This record gives sequence, C-alpha cells and structure tokens, in this order.
Amino acid sequence: MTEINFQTARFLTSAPSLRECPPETGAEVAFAGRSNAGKSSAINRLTQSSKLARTSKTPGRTQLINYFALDEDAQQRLVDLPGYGYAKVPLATKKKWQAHLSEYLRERQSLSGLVLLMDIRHPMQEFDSMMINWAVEAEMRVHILLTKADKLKRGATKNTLLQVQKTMKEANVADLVSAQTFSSLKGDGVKELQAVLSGWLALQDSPDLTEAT
Ligand SMILES: Nc1nc2c(ncn2[C@@H]2O[C@H](COP(=O)(O)OP(=O)(O)OP(=O)(O)O)[C@@H](O)[C@H]2O)c(=O)[nH]1
Ligand SMILES: [Mg+2]
Repeated sequence: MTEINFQTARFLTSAPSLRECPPETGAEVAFAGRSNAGKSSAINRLTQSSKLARTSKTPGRTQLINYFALDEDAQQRLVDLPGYGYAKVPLATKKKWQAHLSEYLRERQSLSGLVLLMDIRHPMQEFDSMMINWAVEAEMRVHILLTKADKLKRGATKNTLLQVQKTMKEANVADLVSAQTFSSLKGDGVKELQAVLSGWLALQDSPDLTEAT
C-alpha cells in the first residue's frame, strides 16, 4: 500500500457537470455538503495548502466540480462538489443537481467514498439525510465531518457527535456511515480524516490483485 501524501495535492481540472468528469480510473473521494458547510476549507486544511480549493464567505462559491490529484498519475483524487441547498439557485437547477448527485453516487466507478460535511451547529438537515440515503442505497461509504467544531464548547461538540452516531445506529447504517468532528480553523480532526481517506483510496490501489485468487 502506497502512503498518501496529502500535501502533494494539486489542482487537476474543473468540470461543469458530472458528465465531463475525468476518466473513471483509480480512486477518488468526494466532498459534499450544504453550501458554506466548509468543504473547500476542509480540503485546504487536509492538504495543508491555503488556496488549493477556493473558500468564501458567500455561499454557493464553488459552482464547478473541482478535481485535485494526490499522486503524479492522478489516480488518487479529491473532488470538491458544489454545495447543495444554496437558496439563490433556482429550484429546477437544484433538482437537476440532486439527480446528478445520486447518479454520481450510484454510477461513478472510481468513487471510493463520500465525505459529507455538516456545520456542527446545524447537523442532519433534510439534504444531508437525502445524501446519506442515496449513498447507502448505492452501498457507498460515507464519513460525516461535523465542521466548525471550534464554534461549540467541547461538551456540546461531543454530544452532537454522539447524537449523530446514535442516529446512524438507529437507522442501521452504521456499517457504512462513520462520523467525526472537525475544525479547519484549528486543524482538529485532520489526522483522523487522513486515516479514513488513506484507507478508502488504498482499497482500489491495486486492482490487478482483485482477480488474482
Ligand atoms: N470557524 C470556522 N469557520 C470555518 C471553518 N471551515 C470553514 N469556515 C468558514 O465557513 C465559510 C465557508 O467555507 P467554505 O470552505 O468556502 O465552504 P464550502 O462548503 O466550500 O461552500 P460552497 O463552496 O459555497 O459550497 C468560510 O467563511 C470559511 O472561512 C471552521 O472549521 N471553523
Ligand atoms: Mg466550496
């Protein structure tokens, strides 16, 4: 298993729609979540680069699907998906994007897992539950990042995590869905996230071995 160096991440390409994404070889992990949840910030913190993925105070900043490569051959990728639920986007556009997202979760061969980001102060909103349902239906792993943990006190942070984990257990999806707290501002939770992503990206690292038995 080759070790993943997140710091070597580089911008690969932007796609205006999921149909125009790079070839489905290797492995990728997608970052999804409501607008302003902190997707771009988390990618920057993860890769220790301040401006790899653009961040903004204006929700809906990321409108394109941005691909970042972690290795030289771009066979390990991070994907920054546009935020959903952005109020100013017309309903028809939202619906279209939702359909695309569920299709992406079902069809994308190279997708190893989904990082689903939620502001820890507003976890498990309607869209978040929808994403989890789509992912589970597609047998896709999900790792929930409760972001902006620096905004809450430690006790409240812990309680929110326990609550989310309990909800997943009760929904019988805890085998596919894990969760952790995270702060892009403070850097809390980076190691934990890196460990999860390394595991996911390595799973499809040597496809030549899968047929070898
Ligand atoms: N306090 C705090 N603020 C954060 C954190 N992560 C992100 N933010 C702020 O939240 C805002 C949105 O962050 P982005 O990373 O741009 O969010 P995004 O999910 O990529 O948003 P879209 O691209 O619009 O979907 C910015 O003002 C960030 O500085 C965090 O861990 N702590
Ligand atoms: Mg963004």
